[in-house]
Amino acid sequence: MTYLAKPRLHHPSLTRNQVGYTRRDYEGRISTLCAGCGHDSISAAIIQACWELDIEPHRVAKLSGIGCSSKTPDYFLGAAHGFNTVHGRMPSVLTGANLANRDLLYLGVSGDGDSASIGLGQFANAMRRGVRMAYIVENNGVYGLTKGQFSATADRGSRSKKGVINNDSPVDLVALALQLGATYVARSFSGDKEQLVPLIKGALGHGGAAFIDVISPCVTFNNHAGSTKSYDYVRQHNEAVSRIDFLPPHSEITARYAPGEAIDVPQHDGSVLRLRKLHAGYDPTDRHAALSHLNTQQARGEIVTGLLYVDPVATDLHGALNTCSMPLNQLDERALCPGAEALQKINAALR
Ligand SMILES: Cc1ncc(C[n+]2csc(CCOP(=O)(O)OP(=O)(O)O)c2C)c(N)n1
Ligand code: SF4
Ligand SMILES: [Mg+2]
Repeated sequence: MTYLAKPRLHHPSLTRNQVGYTRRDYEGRISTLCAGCGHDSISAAIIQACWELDIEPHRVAKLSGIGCSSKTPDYFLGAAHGFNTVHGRMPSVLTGANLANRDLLYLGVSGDGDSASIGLGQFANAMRRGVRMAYIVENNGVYGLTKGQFSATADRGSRSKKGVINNDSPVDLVALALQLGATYVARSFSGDKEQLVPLIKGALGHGGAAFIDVISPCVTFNNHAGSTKSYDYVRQHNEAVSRIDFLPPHSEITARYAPGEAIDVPQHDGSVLRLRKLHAGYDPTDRHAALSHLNTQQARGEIVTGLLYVDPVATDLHGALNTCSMPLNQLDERALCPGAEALQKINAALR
């Protein structure tokens, strides 16, 4: 018999955030993933980011597809809204929910199979439309849930656990997100919580499509020598271009860095991302430079991590469509059904 529920009792000494919640209030059910799976570390980073941001859990809508990665929303933010979609279809369901209610914070969680194989078209269109969301891919290079077949992000020449060599070219979701117009693009590693937590915070506060590709080793099927998504390989080839400090809205800006070492990027929600540059000359507000740096380092076998690109004045799909500012479920009957005259006007405008 398995026990998935956690005891509801919270120790009275647990620290509460500004909205009165303990970190435990951001947890979900007990994970059923393999011990050591990178995905569980990403869930822990999401919990930490939301708790530190003082987000009320019910203000979040978490959506996913199918896969071990897509199971993880069950393991965090138990009090949030949730929708587990069909395989690869999370982006369109998220887009619809977002258009109906723009007041929630949208968190899309997916896998490399879910987003780069079956769901590639969905991923691409959500990025190019600028749907406001934090879209996280838990990237292990395999279909973990269905026993470890190569996914579309597996590097050419990498080896499966049984020794089979992957001959196909990889889909690089970060490069695609950059090309397709995402306005916040990052790559990180499930084993680097210090880098990942502020990246998630920045994505949740961003005003448009925010994408984070997190290399997340599958300890059961893809953590051996010959894999380019193993803990050892990522630790040895990780090249961080930036570290970000996340400053919540209205916080006092205290630390100072010499010009050229750091830049402050104000975000949509009033927060500030302080980017500490680790790579001389790297400009994270230049989309073309980001893509070029990514390609150069990739050719050298390096995995570039950190915030690769951000557009500080990003807008989203609501801005492009000029939608109404109120969630649809708050509109009254008169607003929802304005009558025959309004319909005639719309029809006339389309002739
Ligand atoms: C339409 C459809 N096709 C295939 C499957 C089988 N299937 C389930 S999960 C999965 C791949 C999941 O891989 P990924 O998104 O990388 O998640 P991971 O398990 O690696 O975290 C596949 C092919 C399915 N559930 N539905
Ligand atoms: S099979 Fe792989 S991806 Fe799935 S839970 Fe186990 S380690 Fe994680
Ligand atoms: Mg996978």
